[in-house]
Amino acid sequence: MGNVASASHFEIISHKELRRAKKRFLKINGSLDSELDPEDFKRALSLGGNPCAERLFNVVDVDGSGGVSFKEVCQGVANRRSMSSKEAKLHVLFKFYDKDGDGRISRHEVAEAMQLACPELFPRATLEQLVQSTMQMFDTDKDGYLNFVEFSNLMKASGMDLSNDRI
Ligand SMILES: [Ca+2]
Ligand SMILES: [Ca+2]
Repeated sequence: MGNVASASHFEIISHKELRRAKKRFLKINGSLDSELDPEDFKRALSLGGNPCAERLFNVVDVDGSGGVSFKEVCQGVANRRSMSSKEAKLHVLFKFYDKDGDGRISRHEVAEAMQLACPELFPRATLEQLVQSTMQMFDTDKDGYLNFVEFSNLMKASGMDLSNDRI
């Protein structure tokens, strides 16, 4: 055990979790000092064919370097654990939707996220309509984007169960 474990951002995760994360990271990457690329990341989480994998990668890749460091993986684990509040979950979801990371969700981003979530449910035409009515209903300040508050209202209205553990 090096002194990696004593860094402050690891404190919220247990030793057991840290050990597991370390083992997994080492197995895939061979070293704790280099970063996982998106392909390795998908393999690590067994997300091979999952279209959400890339989006998830961007959420975990906090500094946007295009690789996920061991530190970022641990932060991811820690964030999940501390995500007991609905507010925190909403923030993660918001980040998931906000692909370009500009802090607001465009029509295009809404469409993409909906398609990722359930591709088989949304043929093109339906999706367009759905996005349009979603924006009409929830873009309350009519700026063409969903801000965090507007997004939260959408999630609440969509019946998203934020108390479960699935995200
Ligand atoms: Ca955006
Ligand atoms: Ca808006």
